[in-house]
Amino acid sequence: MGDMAAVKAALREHQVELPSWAFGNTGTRFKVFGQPGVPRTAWEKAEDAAQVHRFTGVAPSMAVHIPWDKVEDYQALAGYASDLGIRIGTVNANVFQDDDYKLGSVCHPDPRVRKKALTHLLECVDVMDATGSGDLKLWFADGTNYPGQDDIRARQDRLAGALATVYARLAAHQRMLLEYKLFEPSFYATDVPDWGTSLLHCQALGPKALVVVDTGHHAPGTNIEFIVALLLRAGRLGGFDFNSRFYADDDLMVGAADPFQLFRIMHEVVKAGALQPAAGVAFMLDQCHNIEPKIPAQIRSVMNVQEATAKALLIDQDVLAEAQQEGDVLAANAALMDAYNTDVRPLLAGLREEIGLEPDPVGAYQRSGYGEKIVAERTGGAPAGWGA
Ligand code: RM4
Ligand code: MN
Repeated sequence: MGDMAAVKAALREHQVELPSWAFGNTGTRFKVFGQPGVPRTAWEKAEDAAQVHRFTGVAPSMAVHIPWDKVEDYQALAGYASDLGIRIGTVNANVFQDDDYKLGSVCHPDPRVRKKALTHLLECVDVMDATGSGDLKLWFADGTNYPGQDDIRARQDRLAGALATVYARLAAHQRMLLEYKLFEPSFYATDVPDWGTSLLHCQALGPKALVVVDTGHHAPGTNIEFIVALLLRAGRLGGFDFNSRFYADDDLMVGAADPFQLFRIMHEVVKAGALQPAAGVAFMLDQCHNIEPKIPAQIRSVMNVQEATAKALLIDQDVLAEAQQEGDVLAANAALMDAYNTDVRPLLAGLREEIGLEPDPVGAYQRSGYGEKIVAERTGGAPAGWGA
């Protein structure tokens, strides 16, 4: 097992970012089951995110999605978040929910639509300036449904042009994170379907363009930790959108479907020395809690990431390196499995107590009365959701 003081120090520094949209109502294309007490505004989402940080101590930022989190005064929103003990994190652009985007956004054949999408992306950088956010996250629903529908290479050229304009607009401390997704909503050819496409664009842009790995955006069976290792090696891993999938982009709680995969991913991160905030890898959640209560689900998700991280930190790197060097396949694998099979919950509970938190964050939240309070107080108005 690794040095316990070092393990604890690393866990204390590690941070997870929460998605504002996880607190609003979401569902499938069949039905959205609304929950009582969900936030109506970005301000109330920040209040809920602050609860997750209050009980976990490791989730001090909330990503926003524009225009879902549109407000008059973004500086005031950042100030409100700061009063709540958190900050506004990554700004997510949304160029997939307007009628104009039927054939794409920045890859659309019509220059008018491309310009509209580009204007939105640039406005998102204005939002970053106001909130003090460091990262712009771009995910494009762009793609085609049928062979021949549009010119694949021309679409890449349009994409590259838009990205270059946005990149040039970034301040020195701001970064662009380019996310990829295999399919959906486009079913024939997505314009940024994989890490290779994202990486090529990032490399053409410059050092402030980095790849985001959403764990739900791959074909079944894909070795995600291999992608993570390669991106870390290239210095181009900007961050994660963590979630779980059984089938497609299920957006379930991270660590629920495959905690072993999450451990393997975190092992690559730990090995590369990329766990600490200074390493520049953003550990974000991108989830939807369609049937479970949202705030405790976010707390649980943060804990799941912590557990996988703690296990990865517990791997005895000396034993592992020696076994690898000797070609001792079983011993090398055992070094990983010994750590994975360790129950790290007491370690994490102890760590929480050391920083003045309750050892059981979900229980503490449930006893706090916050859930009942928001159900009683948040009456009237429209609950936040994907379209608002
Ligand atoms: C997309 C992608 C983005 C997220 C939206 C809500 O599939 O994962 O990261 O912002 O969903
Ligand atoms: Mn995502």
